[in-house]
Amino acid sequence: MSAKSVVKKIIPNKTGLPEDILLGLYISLVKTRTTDERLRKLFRQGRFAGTYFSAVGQEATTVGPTFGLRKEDIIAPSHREIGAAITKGIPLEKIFAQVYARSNSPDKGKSHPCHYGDRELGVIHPSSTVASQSIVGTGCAMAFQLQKKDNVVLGFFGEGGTSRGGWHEALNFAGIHKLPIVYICQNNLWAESVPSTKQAGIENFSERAKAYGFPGETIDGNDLVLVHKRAYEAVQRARAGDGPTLIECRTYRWYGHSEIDPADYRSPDEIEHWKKKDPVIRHEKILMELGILTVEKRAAIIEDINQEIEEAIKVCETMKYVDPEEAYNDVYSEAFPVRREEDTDD
Ligand SMILES: Cc1ncc(C[n+]2csc(CCOP(=O)(O)OP(=O)(O)O)c2C)c(N)n1
Repeated sequence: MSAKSVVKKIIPNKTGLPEDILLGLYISLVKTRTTDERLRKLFRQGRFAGTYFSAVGQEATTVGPTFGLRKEDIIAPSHREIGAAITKGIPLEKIFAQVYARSNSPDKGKSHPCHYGDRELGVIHPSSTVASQSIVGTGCAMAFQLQKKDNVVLGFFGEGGTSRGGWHEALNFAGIHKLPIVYICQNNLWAESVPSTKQAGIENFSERAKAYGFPGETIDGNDLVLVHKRAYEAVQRARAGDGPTLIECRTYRWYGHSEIDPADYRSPDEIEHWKKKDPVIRHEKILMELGILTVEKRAAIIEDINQEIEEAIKVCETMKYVDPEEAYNDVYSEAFPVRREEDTDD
């Protein structure tokens, strides 16, 4: 089931959003959660290599801003943005191909399992250097401005990323030139094992926007309706030429930094506190109260998603790995001179 197949009914309700948007947001949210939980299990079963960065618990911060963007808009993601990739429309088969690093993966197995990207859909493949995509995304926003296009860029990063020098340079540049970009900070309170209180001397990371001359605000990142509405308003401002916005979404990752991190630097009470704010349960409650979702409809949505996941796994697990020489393709402007054994003198 997709957002498009949903009946369009505009009935005023307490959220201020029409039913088709509320349900569409839910489908993207639950698709992200279900896929993420499945990928965690697959990693623990040894079905793919490397590691896996779960975003369970903080899905509203990526689904909310991305939902409703144009195809031409660009996403500059980091390593925990599976929700943005899914909501921008990257098919699960491509997501799984990235994770499995097989020959059908968009980057031909070159990057990290969680560096989802898709050129056609305007999702930049992130690099491993934290916050580097904030710089590239800001450059894309400059390109849109130079081309006089009213497309926008959504730049995602964690609160830890805001400590990087390049991140500050990018936001400064965006503020000076009023670039069409919305920066989404996912403050999940931890950058690996470093607490957010050791990242900045200010409490709200959104205050950093003040130094660059554009608005910043801190919101509840587990309230999907709120995140979508605030990001949508910021996107509209950016499209209209009114410049950037920084939105800090307070949220929490339920699991370790990656699946190889036991995350024993966090207290069980802290984890329990945040699990009670689960964005999926909260959004489901709203939909059930409004009569948009029923237990049966929920089961049907999850069944559809699970089927898509199974198909993606089947395709990717039977796909070959790429040839080693592929590592040189799409990296240099001209073909890299591969030295073969028969070329050697000795
Ligand atoms: C420049 C740089 N330093 C360190 C790392 C290792 N590293 C990868 S993710 C990460 C934590 C980033 O924290 P944050 O930006 O808050 O994002 P989160 O992981 O919490 O989503 C670190 C330190 C890196 N990839 N790049």
